Amino acid sequence: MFDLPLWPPRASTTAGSVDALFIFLLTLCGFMALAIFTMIIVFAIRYRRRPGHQAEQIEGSNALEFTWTFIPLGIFLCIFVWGAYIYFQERTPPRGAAEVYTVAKQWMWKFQHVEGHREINELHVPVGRDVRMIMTSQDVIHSFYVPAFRIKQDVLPGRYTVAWFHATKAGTYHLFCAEYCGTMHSGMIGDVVVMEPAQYEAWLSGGAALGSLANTGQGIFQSLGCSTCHRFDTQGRGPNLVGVFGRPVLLEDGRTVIADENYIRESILIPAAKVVSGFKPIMPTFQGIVSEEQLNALVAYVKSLNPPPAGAAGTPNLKPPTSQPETNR
Ligand code: HEC
Ligand SMILES: [Cu+2]
Repeated sequence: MFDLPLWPPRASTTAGSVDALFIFLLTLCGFMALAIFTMIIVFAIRYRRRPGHQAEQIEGSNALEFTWTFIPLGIFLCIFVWGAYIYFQERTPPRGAAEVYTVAKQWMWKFQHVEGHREINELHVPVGRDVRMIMTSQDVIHSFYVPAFRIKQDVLPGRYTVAWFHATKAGTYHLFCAEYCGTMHSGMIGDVVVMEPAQYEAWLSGGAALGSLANTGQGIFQSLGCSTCHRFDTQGRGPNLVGVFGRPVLLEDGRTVIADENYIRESILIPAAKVVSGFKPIMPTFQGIVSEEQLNALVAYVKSLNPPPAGAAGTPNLKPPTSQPETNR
């Protein structure tokens, strides 16, 4: 039954649990529909109008009321808890996942790997690894949908949304846009190529070596003059960005926010929206100056400024850029 072409391949860790819930719902609904229709037919025949038979009025039955209230309630609660469990699993990217920045636009998918590779309408990922997609749109709403992974996440302009998966089987799987986004919406498709780790390493080391995404971001950071205000040695006119990512930030208005990707993004595009406590709102907006891809690179750079977790290799990227800053396009 599981090889029926009705089901797309199951190629992620969540696919099995999503299908189990779906099959359960389908079976339950099928059973109920069958029971109701059978009863309609049986009762229609059994209690049909016959001479000498008179219908009799029944005045309530607590036993019946309790049964048909609490049994369905119990079943629905089970479905709720089961669904919520899967939902939280699908919504919570594990720590240490590989990251891929994604920019959707009419009508294509653009991917930026943190290692520096870029792809269009094709996404290469290794098997057996958690992958976190950090996605945004440069025009309208799109939706990232990979049936084989059983994940679908809307991709919105002006902010990041996140999806994650852990591919379990090598192969090539469909990627669809699942939100109607204009004339060529149906053509906004691609392939997710899941590779064995060794093959993936080979793929990573091939192709144009652009330097890591954080490196690109570092170049942009210098060329746009971010570094004139944000210094790493002394306190400049702007806050020192080392170690900011993932930490709580106290704001001028007394609120505290966590510096996640959306916060960094907003800090660059709408600096006045959340002003860091102790600083003046003097940072200019970079809205319209940086492209979505450059913004991703800047975010990846700010993230790379964090000291690596204990035990991991590497140091923050504090040195001047080693590669040419990319041009705006
Ligand atoms: C004219 C000086 C100036 C420039 C240029 C500037 N910033 Fe800022 N930046 C600030 C100041 C001041 C703040 C704190 C006040 C605020 O939040 O607006 C800040 C805040 C930030 C924050 C939030 C930091 C935190 O601790 O929460 C980030 C991230 C940031 N800037 C990134 C950038 C990037 C990236 C660029 C270049 C594209 C840039 N800045 C250019 C002055 C500047
Ligand atoms: Cu689309």
